[in-house]
Amino acid sequence: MSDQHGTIESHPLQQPEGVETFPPADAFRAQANVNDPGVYWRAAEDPEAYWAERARQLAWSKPFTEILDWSNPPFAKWFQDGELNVAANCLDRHVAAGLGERVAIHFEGEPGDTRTITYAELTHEVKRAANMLTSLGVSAGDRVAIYMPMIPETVVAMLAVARLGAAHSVVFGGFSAESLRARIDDAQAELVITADGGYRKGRVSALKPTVDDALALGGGGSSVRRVLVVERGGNEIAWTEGRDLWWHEEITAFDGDHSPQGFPAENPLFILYTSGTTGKPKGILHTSGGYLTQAAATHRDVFDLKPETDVYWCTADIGWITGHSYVVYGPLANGATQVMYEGTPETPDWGRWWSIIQKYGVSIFYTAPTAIRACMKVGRQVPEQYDLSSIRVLGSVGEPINPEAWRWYREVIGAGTAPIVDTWWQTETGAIMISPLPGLTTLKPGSAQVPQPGISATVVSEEGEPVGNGQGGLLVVQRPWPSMVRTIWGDDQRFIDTYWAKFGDRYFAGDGARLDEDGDVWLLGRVDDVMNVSGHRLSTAEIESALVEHHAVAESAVVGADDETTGQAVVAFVILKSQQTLLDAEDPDAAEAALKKHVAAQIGAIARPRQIFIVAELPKTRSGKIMRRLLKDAAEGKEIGDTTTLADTMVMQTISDRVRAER
Ligand code: 6R9
Repeated sequence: MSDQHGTIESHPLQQPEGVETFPPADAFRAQANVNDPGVYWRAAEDPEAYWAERARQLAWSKPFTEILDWSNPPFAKWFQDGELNVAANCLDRHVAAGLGERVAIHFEGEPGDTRTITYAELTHEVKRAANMLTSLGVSAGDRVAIYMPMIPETVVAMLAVARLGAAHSVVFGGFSAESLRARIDDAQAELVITADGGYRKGRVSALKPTVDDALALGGGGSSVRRVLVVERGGNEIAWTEGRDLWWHEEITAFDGDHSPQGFPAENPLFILYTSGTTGKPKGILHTSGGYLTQAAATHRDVFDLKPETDVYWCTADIGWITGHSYVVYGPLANGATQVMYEGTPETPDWGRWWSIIQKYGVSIFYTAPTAIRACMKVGRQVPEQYDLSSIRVLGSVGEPINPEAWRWYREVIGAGTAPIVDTWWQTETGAIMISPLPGLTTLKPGSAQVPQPGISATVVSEEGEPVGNGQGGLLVVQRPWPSMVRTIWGDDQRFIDTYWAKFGDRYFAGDGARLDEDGDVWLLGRVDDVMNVSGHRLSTAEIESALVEHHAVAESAVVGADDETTGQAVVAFVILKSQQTLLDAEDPDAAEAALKKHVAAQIGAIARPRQIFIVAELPKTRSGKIMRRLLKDAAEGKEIGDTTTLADTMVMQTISDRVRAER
């Protein structure tokens, strides 16, 4: 049997047959921002010149003369002798161009309250907040932790921190006190900006008490001196005199006069923590000029953004990289008008998202496959009640989108015509790396397809040799890119070990991928999600996709569980659609048998799951990623690992009880 770790050999079963393709419509191509295929080879010929040109679309207080310094790999410096103010690029620049009256944010609170904020108003608020933060001692080089709901003040806080040349560390509002404290300690943040609470699933979910708990851990004694609290939930909270301050009380003392200072392109912009395969979270460090260049350029190109007319909506929470790059920095740098929604898609009912699209005339919609599958499960009759005709581009991010969800998304949400951009990237890459361009690419459902202009990514073998078309292996990025992670905060060695030790000066993304006959990239999931069954390499994503192709299946998660005879065995966890009648959830044996047969028929006997468990829910992180690691523990009858990052920690208990009963 071949080795267990990190390789994917090409496998005939992984070659989808008869892939349906969707060329761009002539009318779409004609109006697209990018419709000259020459862009790819021009950028490939001189990537640095390409990125310099994109960087010059930003406003620099001191223009750069040097593009890339790669003299000390893997520590890249982009545009390093240039200076800019990231917040001024997102705000003042547009106001100065006469666009102050354009709406920046259509805010929709979960209870139904709304706010319309123009670029002039947002700029004014950020200037006041910058003055307030200065009075609280924040200056260039400091770190500020932000633990907030999805409300406009979160954007204001991030931009005010950036305006001062300090770095923010946004911690997702669903994280526990322990997680928050670990992140505060690691970054040595001196200020925390939070809210009393925010709205989630029809009620107030408290935030400030978690900050209190975090700061009290270990007997107190953290780096934090002040806690600034935005009033949102109106919930009762405890108050520590001398430490806690109300945002709305403090801000009244400050006006909207604030001249943005330019900071070096490599000035830290933010730290965002992401979980590694083991141990403590990694503080991914992003800096200013290169990050903003690629966030803005990809936002414009990939979504075909027309800032004058489009209404853009990305459903990601600001606590994740997608929220940083495609709610805050990319859209605002481009002067886009966007929707920001506080709550969950099912509140008060599953029509909420579609009603928001109808209300604001959303034309570009960016969400995750897990959300699309949840909507599929509820049924198309819900979105069909709304006018979604404003939609012209759809985006997907976070995991491979299975072809069935892709087709549903295009048909039901995109009127059968909207291009879908399946965007592959990571917290570490900072911005989109692989994605179709909607005016150029003939779409293939399930594939992220093409590296962006100026990005050189490919698939290599375990030994680092390019595998060539029709073969599988490991995804690498071959040249530095502007929005790349600069280091792991405080741990250069871990940065080197995690991403660079394997292939020298090429970045190892941790994802398996395959190049099809046309050279398009198909992501196969994290390499630790790759199974080895009797020496055959199988991708979890591929079997999951096959299961979801079954008309009765809403969602599935597949793991490779250790098996005495086959090395690993396929174990699947499946949620059935609520309205399906073809499989009887009350008769799990029959349902399991039917689904096993289905997988064997779809992919081949080698992929037939050893076991299938019909479950009501899957363990997901708060960003919607299925935690297969925990399912693997359950399938192997092991003690369940750390569940603290789960949205609902009870889910795993239920599942492991189920599995135990069957063992
Ligand atoms: C942006 C974001 C990164 C990991 C990445 C990969 C998976 C993201 C994907 C995708 C297939 C896509 N991933 N987008 N896999 N197709 N379009 O999600 O960042 O939270 O850091 O996750 O997500 O496995 O390595 P992050």
